[in-house]
Amino acid sequence: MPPTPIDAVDKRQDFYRRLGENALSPLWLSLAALVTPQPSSGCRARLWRYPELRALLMEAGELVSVEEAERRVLVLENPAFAGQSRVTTSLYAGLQLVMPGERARSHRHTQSALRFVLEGTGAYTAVDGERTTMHPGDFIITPSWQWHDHGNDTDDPVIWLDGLDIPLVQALDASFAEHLGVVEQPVSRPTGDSLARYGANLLPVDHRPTGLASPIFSYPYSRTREALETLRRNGDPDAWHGHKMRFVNPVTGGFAMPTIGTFMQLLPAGFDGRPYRCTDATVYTAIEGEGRTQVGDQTIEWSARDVFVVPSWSPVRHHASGDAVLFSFSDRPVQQATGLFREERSP
Ligand code: 1HN
Repeated sequence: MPPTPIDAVDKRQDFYRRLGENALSPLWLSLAALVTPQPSSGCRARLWRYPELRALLMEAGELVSVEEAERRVLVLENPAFAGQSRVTTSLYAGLQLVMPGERARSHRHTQSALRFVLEGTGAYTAVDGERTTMHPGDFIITPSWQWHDHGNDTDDPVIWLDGLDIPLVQALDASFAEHLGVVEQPVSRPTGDSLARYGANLLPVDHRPTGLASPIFSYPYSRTREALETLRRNGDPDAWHGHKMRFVNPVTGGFAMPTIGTFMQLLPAGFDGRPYRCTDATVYTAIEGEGRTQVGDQTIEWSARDVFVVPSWSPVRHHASGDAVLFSFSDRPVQQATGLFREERSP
């Protein structure tokens, strides 16, 4: 008996199966999905309203102790990446609650973190031996591998937005983490020291950069807001961004951290921005005011402390009813350092 003839399709199927057994795959089946003409992660635009977030976070406060949780955080997950703790393909976002009297114990990890304070005055975060007092609108950094712990000695809950480069570090498989072994790290410098030393348009006379992150841990909202107000008084807003500024490492002029870029923009009352798009998917939160942002064909109506995410390369138009201030963060430093960043302003 002659062997059964195998037609070309069967031959291919058999070939692909044998490729798989040898840890190989044919590029011609995946090329179009790998190298797309435009960004195509599926990352979606999404709004989280603060009143709902806050209510759920308070429930977490009753159900889970900070000791058990290590950090009591509700992770903002992009609907396209359910279960993956990603708000965009490269970034993580969460809302953290520290109740009166609580301490979140000291640890460090290679992931870089930012805090953007949404509610509560007077709690602190300690970074590298210095405690920083938190106020709404303050932008605070925890650079890679720096010890950090949080505490709230006030009578009110404190809530902030966390942004970390977790998916980026995951992609590079470079995660390390450890506990200090005591709840609070020793304080070695008085509160306000780093801001005076590095954040007053001065640097110590012989200062040499020691790391890639800004030596300023806290960028207080009072100063940011005052600068934006002066800019508004002094001239017209940019037609796409309003009065938009970038947080800066005063030593290098670069971003405050090597992997996460952060921004603050004032949209004057009645601002009606033109369409803009860029390759860095961006997380926004309003610290003041309300408005709406068109993301592609979606309209996101936001109020103070709501959080929303804009995917890579989606056209964005901001509108503000009253004066509004938006904080935002993205992976722009990484894209710029690697030559990948693109942006486009439409008329
Ligand atoms: C972390 O260390 C903090 O220190 C917050 O407050 C959120 C999410 C994932 C991994 C580490 C914090 C985090 C985190």
